[in-house]
Amino acid sequence: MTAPENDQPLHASDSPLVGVVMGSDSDWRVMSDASQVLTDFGIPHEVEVVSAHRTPDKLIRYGREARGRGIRTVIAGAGGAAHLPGMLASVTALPVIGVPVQLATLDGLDSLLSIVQMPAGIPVATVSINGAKNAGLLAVRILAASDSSLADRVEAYAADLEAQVEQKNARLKE
Ligand code: RP5
Repeated sequence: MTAPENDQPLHASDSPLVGVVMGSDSDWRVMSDASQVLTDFGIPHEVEVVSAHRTPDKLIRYGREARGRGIRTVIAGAGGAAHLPGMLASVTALPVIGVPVQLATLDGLDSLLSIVQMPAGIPVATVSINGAKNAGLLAVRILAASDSSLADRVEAYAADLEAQVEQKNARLKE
């Protein structure tokens, strides 16, 4: 499903408002869903591979600099020992949305538990395993809290979903 048409850019410039980061390029098969949602809603965003374990200095730098660069929300996806979202949340005041990426072993439960069990004080908004689409939508909603025209489009998106369910329902009865 595509987002409702937007006739004007959310931001005057094209500087990114959302950072979509992932532990490996192999996560893109999942994380591209978040990027697609942001594109559909016309949200300028950036995509970057940032590994908690392979590029730890980059992780700290990314987290510390994101807010100053105008990023308003970070979506972070990782699999296995998925420390990226939590570590980012520990070095930025921005909201961090964590996406547990399912790997070939353990059905993604390892990724989920690594991301969701944060210590009190450092929150990560964890979506479902491979739930990158909802991560994108949650980022849109976070931005919409201070942007009423974007909030209108979120409502239109939800109304469209509702209409689709009813269309399918009607088809069942034909
Ligand atoms: C994690 O290790 C990444 O987020 C990825 O999900 C997983 C495997 O990475 P690759 O070995 O495919 O690069 O850090």
